[in-house]
Amino acid sequence: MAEARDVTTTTDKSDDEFAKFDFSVSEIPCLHYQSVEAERLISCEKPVVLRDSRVISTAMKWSLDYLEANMGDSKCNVYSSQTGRFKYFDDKKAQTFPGFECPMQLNEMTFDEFVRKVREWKAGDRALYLQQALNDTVKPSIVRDFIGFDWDWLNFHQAKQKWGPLTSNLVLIAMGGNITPAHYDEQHNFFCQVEGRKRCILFHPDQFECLYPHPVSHPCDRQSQVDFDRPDFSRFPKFKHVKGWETIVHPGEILYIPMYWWHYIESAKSDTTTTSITFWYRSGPTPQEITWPLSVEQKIAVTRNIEKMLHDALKNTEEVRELLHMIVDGRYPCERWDHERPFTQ
Ligand code: ROQ
Ligand code: ZN
Repeated sequence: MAEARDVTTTTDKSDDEFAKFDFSVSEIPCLHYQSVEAERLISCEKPVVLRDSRVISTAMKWSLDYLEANMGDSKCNVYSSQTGRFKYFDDKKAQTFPGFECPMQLNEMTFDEFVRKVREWKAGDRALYLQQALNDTVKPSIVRDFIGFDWDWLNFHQAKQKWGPLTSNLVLIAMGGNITPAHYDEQHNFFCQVEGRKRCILFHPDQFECLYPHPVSHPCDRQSQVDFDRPDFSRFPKFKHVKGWETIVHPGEILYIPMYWWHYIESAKSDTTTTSITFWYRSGPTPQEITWPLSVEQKIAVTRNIEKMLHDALKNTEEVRELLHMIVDGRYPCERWDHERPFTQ
């Protein structure tokens, strides 16, 4: 087993740093980034915190001051939210989905403007969260830092896991207490912590039924409908039994978030801001040999395709619901066809 990190036992467990929940959680292992066990966990698509790596050591100086001087003058995506919860939604689906209210607002501003707003922020103001892809508008110093990442290590894992291309690096600058509600992504992520602490709760893809994702056609596709602070157990009874994996990531650590693993991420309340960088990789090609029964991950992919197909055909979420009921109700009894066996044997 990994040695417990001193940091987690002292400051992090102070009572009001993070929200309290009733569901059961285990600790995500935190291991040396070159350890055999860490490699094994990545290989079998299990989450792990990697410590002591220098993968993004050149970004460890990315304080707000440094970024302000070097991010350039182009506009950044800054979300704002009255509640401090930043629930992602698809802008295109939001345009047409009946009755949808945007859970957060997108404002474009320069990095300077963002830093000024953070410094002038006072209680009662909307919380802010910068989520900006690293692109070619940054100044040469940032480009040098980026080139200085440990691409040998990153590329080695991309090849070893047979992942597809690196699609983007997002710089995430949250205010203390900001929450990204539970959702899953369709990519693998090396989630690198630069500044401040984030509490990350992950759930295995097999917790799908306990987390009640929105329909695929909904703007909040891939997001849980459950409000973790005030769960509505009459609508979401299985949420009581959800089992999670938890860690607090510290500067210099990397959390591997496997594709389809749910994650809820919360910045420590006493940190003014927290900074992270994501490395998102597409999944590789589907394997030549498929074996049955399918894995949960494969079943989620199938489910998503069925929902998409039905929505493409019917163009109406309510009609998709009715059709799915029509297919299943009274036709697929739970007795597992035992009564039919004598007939077929
Ligand atoms: C996330 C981020 C969560 C935005 C991801 C966060 O969902 O996949 O990296 O707030 O750090
Ligand atoms: Zn995510």
